[in-house]
Parts: sequence; structure tokens; C-alpha cells
Amino acid sequence: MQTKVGIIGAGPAGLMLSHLLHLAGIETVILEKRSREDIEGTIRAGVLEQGTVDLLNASGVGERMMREGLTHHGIELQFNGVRHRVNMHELTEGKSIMVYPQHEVIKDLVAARLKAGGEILFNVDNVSLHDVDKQSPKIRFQYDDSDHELSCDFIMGCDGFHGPSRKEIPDSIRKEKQQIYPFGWLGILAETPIANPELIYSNHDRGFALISTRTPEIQRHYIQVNPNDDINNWSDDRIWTDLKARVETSDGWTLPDGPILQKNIVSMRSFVCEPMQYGRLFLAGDAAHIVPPTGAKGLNLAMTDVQVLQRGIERFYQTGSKDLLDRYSEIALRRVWKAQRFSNFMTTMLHRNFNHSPFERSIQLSELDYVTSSRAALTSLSENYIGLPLEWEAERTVFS
Ligand code: RFL
Ligand code: PHB
Repeated sequence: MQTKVGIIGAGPAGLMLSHLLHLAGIETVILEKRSREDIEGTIRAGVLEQGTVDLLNASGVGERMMREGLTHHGIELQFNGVRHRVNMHELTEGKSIMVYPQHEVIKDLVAARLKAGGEILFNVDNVSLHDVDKQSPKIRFQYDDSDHELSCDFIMGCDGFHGPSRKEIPDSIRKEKQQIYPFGWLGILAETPIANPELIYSNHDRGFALISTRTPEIQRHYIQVNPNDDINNWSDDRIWTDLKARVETSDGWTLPDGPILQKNIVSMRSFVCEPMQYGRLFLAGDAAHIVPPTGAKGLNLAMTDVQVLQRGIERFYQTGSKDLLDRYSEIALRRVWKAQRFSNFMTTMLHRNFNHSPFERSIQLSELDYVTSSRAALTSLSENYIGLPLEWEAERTVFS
């Protein structure tokens, strides 16, 4: 088999890259180890930045999102039992975020790729990368019980944090920087009416809580737990009692409850792989970096990585020049580190660190007091949450 660009992974990064390259007339093949049903049913992100919404619309896959997604103009930050609205719409001159689940974005992208005749091989096994530092790299894999080889000009490692691509960058070149947090998130999907018109991020003595949504009938909420805790220790009753205690307000607001449809615990880390490229291999999305979910940045970063890649690859096929591709890592990492900084800031400000001294706890609450009082701090939080413009990177590089 042969193609121009071989893509490993049909997550948001791989699918969007394939879609954008198709629009530019560049052929790709996606290799995905899971089934279509599996990738279309996995519950993950919920918040799309303005730039991601614009990208989905501009590339012709935003129609269902605009119909079914929920546009939010702000969020609420809660501490000491009091809520403070962050009017992001006003503070960012009219921008907003969209609550539209990741698996719906996946469904829309898979449908668009297949409709356009795009090639996605699901349920592939034993993917391995070869000759990534040569002109013609190869991906070997098993599909339908037989061995295959895909020759391409470039390999895109869009295979998430646990995929094989990252390790193809030699140890002598690859630097991995990370921070593990002593926090986990217990996430639930519950059948209740919408709890609040906007997301609530609450810092409480018992730990952080987040109130989010999916549809008018299904809600998504999280509570901070020990990352090593077992989900079996958390009965539905215990979850509701804890969640309610963490988001109730001094003026008597309470959280509606209902049947819990799904629950799980995820741990939290910040991780960056530098560089994000080697030879003809390029990493995008979670394959190269992980952010803790408090800043809602992971999927959005995947989307900006692939926009940078698309421009570099397009230039290569139009002009034969690799200049932009050669600078992919430098351009993408500048943005990645800004998102890391913001995600770390949100995580540190909002979670309860049970190792903290009373002094550190008071500093944390004072930071929340400052952030919710200062227009400058609120503007900074808003522009980061809504998403910094990709043009910032463009202006300092030969990008357009
Ligand atoms: P993905 O989504 O992990 O996709 C990688 C794909 O590669 C496949 N794969 C392989 N295929 C072939 N061969 C192999 N050997 C392979 N190994 C892996 C996998 O099966 C998979 O299909 O990575 P991608 O595309 O980089 O996308 C990243 C996002 O999924 C991730 O950053 C977000 O979910 C993070 N995230 C959030 N991001 C946001 O922007 N906004 C949010 O509100 C938000 N909330 C969240 C989140 C992540 C969470 N969890 C579960 C960690 C909330 C949570 C709780
Ligand atoms: C979600 O709805 O899943 C969600 C929302 C905001 C976050 C993280 C996850 O910061």
C-alpha cells in the first residue's frame, strides 16, 4: 500500500488532519487500533474553544455542532460557598466556547472522511514504524488477519499518550518533561436536567468539583478524588452527597440529581515531549503532550497542532520546500507551553491540596479572590480559556 501521509490514530488529531489534508487535495490513510463503535462511544472532552468551533465550521464539519452544541458566554468560579461569574464574552470582545462532546466531533469527522472516500482502517493491530529518518518511511501492521505495509512520504503520530509513535524519536534526542498531580477526577454522566446555564468550577474544603453538561437531558460532572482510589468505593449516593456539598452555595442553590449512567476515575498529569518531530515523523495531540483537564485544552491543542502541520505539508507539496515543516515543533511547542501554563494555573488554583499548610491554603483562596476581583486577571483567564489566537505563533514565524 502507498499514500502521501500515513496517519496513526483516529482521534480528534488524526481525523482532523486527514480531513484538512483532503481539502487541500492530499491523500492520507488512517490506521486505528479500535473499532468505529468504540471511538464513537468513548466519553472524553466537552469544551471547544472559539478557534476549534471556527475550524470545524470553516472546514465544513460544523453543521451538527451548531445545531446541537451549547454556546456558553462565561463560566462560574466558586469558593467559600459563593459564585463569581466570569463574563468571557465581554472580556474577549464577543468570543465564546461551545459545549459539544468529543465523541460527537469524532462521529462528524468520521462521517465526513468516509463520505469523501477517505481511507480509515479500523481494528488494525501491531502497528510499527520503520525508516522514519529516511525519504520513504513505512508503517507495518496487521489488518483482517494479514500483514500489511504502508509506504508514505510522512508519518503522523496521532496515536494518543500510549501509542507507539513517540518512542520512535531516539532517546538521545527526545526530552520528556512532566508533572504528576496528587489529584484524580471521578467523572459521571447522569440523567438530570441542566444544573446551571454555565460550567461551575468550585474550590471546596472537601476538594474540587466541576459541573458541566452534555445535552438538555444528560449532564457531566466531576469531583476531585485520590488518583489511586477505586471507583467501587464510590456508590451513587456517596457521589451525589459529596458533589452536592462541594457546589452548594450560601444562598441555598442545590444540584439536581438522578440516575448515574457511567462513572470512572482518571489521573492527572502535565506532559510535553520535545521535539515533536524527527525525520519524517511528526507527533500531534496527546501523543506529544498531555494537560490536566481543568483548563479544557487537550482536544483544542490537538486541533491547533494539526493546523500547523496541514500548512507545512501543503507548502511541501505545492513548492517542494520543507521550511515550514522543519519548524513545526518550534511553532507548535510555543503554543503547547502556553496551554500547559494555563492548565497548571487552573489546576493549582482550583484543587484542594491536602498536603498544603494553612498558609498555602490561604494563599490559594486569596488568589481566587484576586482573580475574581481584578478585570486584568479576569481578562487573562478568559483569553486563555476561550483560546489564544493561533496568529500569535504565526506573527513570529514565516507561517502564512
Ligand atoms: P486520542 O483521542 O487519544 O486519540 C488517539 C487515537 O489513537 C489510537 N491509537 C492507535 N491506533 C493504532 N495503533 C496504535 N498502536 C494506537 N494507539 C493508540 C487510539 O485508539 C485513539 O483512537 O488523542 P488525540 O487525537 O491527540 O486527541 C486528544 C484528546 O482526546 C484529549 O486531549 C482530550 O480528550 C482531553 N480532554 C479535554 N480536552 C479539551 O480540549 N476540552 C475538554 O473539555 C477536555 N476534557 C479531556 C477532558 C480528557 C479527559 N480524560 C478522559 C483524560 C476531560 C477528561 C476527563
Ligand atoms: C467536560 O464537560 O467534560 C469538561 C468541561 C470542562 C473541563 C473539562 C471537562 O475543564
